[in-house]
Amino acid sequence: VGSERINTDIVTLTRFLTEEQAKHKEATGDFTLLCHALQFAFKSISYYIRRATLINLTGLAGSSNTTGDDQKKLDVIGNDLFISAMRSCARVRVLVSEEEEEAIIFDEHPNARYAVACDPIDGSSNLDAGVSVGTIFAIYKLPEGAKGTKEDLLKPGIDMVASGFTMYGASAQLVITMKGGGVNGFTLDNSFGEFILTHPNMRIPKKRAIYSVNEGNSLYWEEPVKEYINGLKYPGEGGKPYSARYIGSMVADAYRTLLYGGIFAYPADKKSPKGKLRILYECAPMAMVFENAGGLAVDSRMRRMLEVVPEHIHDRSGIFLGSEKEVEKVIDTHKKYG
Ligand code: AHM
Ligand code: MG
Repeated sequence: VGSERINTDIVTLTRFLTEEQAKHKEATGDFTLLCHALQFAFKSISYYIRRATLINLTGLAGSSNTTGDDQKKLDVIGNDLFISAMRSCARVRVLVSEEEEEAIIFDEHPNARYAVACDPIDGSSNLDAGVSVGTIFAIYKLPEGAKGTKEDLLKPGIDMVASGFTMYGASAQLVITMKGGGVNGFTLDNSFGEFILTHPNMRIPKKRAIYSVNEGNSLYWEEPVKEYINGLKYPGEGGKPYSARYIGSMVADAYRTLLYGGIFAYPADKKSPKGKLRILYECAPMAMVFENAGGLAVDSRMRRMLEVVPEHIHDRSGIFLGSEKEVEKVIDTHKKYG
């Protein structure tokens, strides 16, 4: 092996979860089991995405989902894999998926104590080009006496017990955070079939001159957004303009932002006054990851994203998330407009 040292003390996600559980004396193991089911969903979705072009899984399924998007074949498969993992672990009472109009209630598990929201394959317009997509998830613990209805998920993000996402890119990257904890990143080792802890205690840089937004919407932007983005591009005497990076997959744009710093934005605008991204399974879980990594996340009214309460399970919001200093700049610009 020469001078290279081989790590023989590998922290797999399974080991990480076991060690986390041991820290909580009152833990029953339910949350750990739920995470094992999540882990399997990520592995299987990753498997099908990698093989998609080879086994005729590209293209449309011929159906559309609740928000009217045409469903891709992989959207349907990802959704089915996710639902079946959540059902079979028997720890989930309520599940909201982007691909399902109504919340799914697992009546066969009346005593299950968790509710989950997910976007099984986010960014699916990128799938056929082989560009990164991802799965986003949010986990809530049901309060004592909860009825097990969709209302159990109409809660602010601060109520989440855990959230995260998996990006299916050059490799599958899983990022997970738990209430009051840090953010940890794992890489799927395909030969082991295990997620390996490769990015312990992730911290987003305080600032970085990169912005990520669909500039094709700028015609519809409100004044503060125009002013803020223009300020990045035309910084004035001696200033250096920001770099633009936009993949069009929230998970991939957010993952890069988490690692490198900068800002990701999908603002509400004149065409979409409520924004595009969904609160429950896109905005809130990402906001939790960013806050726990030392970043910030606000909506288009400059409210803390994690305090926004959805009225309906598929509600949308504008969002700005990223490095502390960059999001503060967004907030300052908006303040000027009152
Ligand atoms: P989807 O859930 O239908 O895949 O849409 C969500 C995606 C995000 O991943 C991404 O940030 C955004 O939509 C891109 O939207 P646009 O193509 O308008 O820039
Ligand atoms: Mg989506």
